[in-house]
Amino acid sequence: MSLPYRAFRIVKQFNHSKFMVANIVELLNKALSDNDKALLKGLSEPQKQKILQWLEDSKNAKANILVTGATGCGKSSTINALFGTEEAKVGTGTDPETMDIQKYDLGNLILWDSPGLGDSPDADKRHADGIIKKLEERDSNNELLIDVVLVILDGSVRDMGTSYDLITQVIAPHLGENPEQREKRLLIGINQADMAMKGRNWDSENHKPNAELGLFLAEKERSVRQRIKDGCGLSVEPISYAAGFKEEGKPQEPSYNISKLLYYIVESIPSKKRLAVVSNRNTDEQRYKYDDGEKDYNDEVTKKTATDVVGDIAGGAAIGAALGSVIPGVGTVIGGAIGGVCGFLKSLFW
Ligand SMILES: Nc1nc2c(ncn2[C@@H]2O[C@H](COP(=O)(O)OP(=O)(O)OP(=O)(O)O)[C@@H](O)[C@H]2O)c(=O)[nH]1
Ligand SMILES: [Mg+2]
Repeated sequence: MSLPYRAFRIVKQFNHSKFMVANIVELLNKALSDNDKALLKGLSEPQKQKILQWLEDSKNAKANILVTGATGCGKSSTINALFGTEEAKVGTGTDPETMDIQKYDLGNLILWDSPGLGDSPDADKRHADGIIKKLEERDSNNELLIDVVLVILDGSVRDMGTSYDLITQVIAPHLGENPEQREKRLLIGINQADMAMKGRNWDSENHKPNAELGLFLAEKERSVRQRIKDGCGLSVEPISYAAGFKEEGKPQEPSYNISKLLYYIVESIPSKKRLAVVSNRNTDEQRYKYDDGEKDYNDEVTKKTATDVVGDIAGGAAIGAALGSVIPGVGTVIGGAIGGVCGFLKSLFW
């Protein structure tokens, strides 16, 4: 088990934040080699300040993700696979446009689950208005509230016409002004990969597609990418995955490529909000175990969340590795945990 994940597991056990801070300091003191400590001690004053500022920002940051897609595509299943939210639903908005949008409040991560198009003309209009309103909403810093909108397509369905309409006509025109931010804010998931060929070619022993289904999914991703490019000019990388079928009263089937989906989410959102997302990831290992293996996504997520970020701030990969390895993701107690890391660093720095 890698060090960050070990730290994550250990810290997760502490729930009382005061108790926790003291324990994190102790944990980090043990986890870090003398070499790494010396490296961190030797940073310049501005570098030290920048790292602490980033941690402070991360402690206070709230990430917001909007999830949308046609009825039954798997929005709830996906949210649950990513973040284990089965019991976290906290209700809906009160005005007509947002009353169908369900909110999950995980503290530093807020998920919005909105129906897409394809119900009835009246409902479609209401849902489109609700999505547009959310996409344009601003937070108290006057920044766009929604960091990423994840549009889920049902990979088992051939006709995706209404989903393309949702993407190109409802979402794309309301992603904001900044061209780079527009592309980063849009993420496309193609769910139910296991059913893409009507259930054929799914390797249910290893929880992944066999070669033939793999090619089929790659072609599907390619054609979705092309249609979105043609429809609204945005270049996006659709990700096929399976949240996992769930039968009433039984555990959800293992997921496929949820690790990859999280990786893309993390990559898309501002660096100070990444810890907020990752710290809420599902602790059920069945969710993050099976993927296409093109990258070690779980490891890459840690890098994107801490190692690379710190490396950029402090101007060196070695420093990123030293510090990144001690920044844990810790669920709803993240504020306390980051407080612990800050405390540790202050004692080391000065
Ligand atoms: N085979 C398979 N079934 C899935 C997968 N993901 C979700 N499902 C099933 O698809 C059905 C709909 O999933 P939900 O997560 O409820 O879909 P939703 O988009 O939230 O649906 P609404 O909220 O009604 O719009 C459920 O029976 C899920 O178990 C998957 O990856 N594979
Ligand atoms: Mg749902």
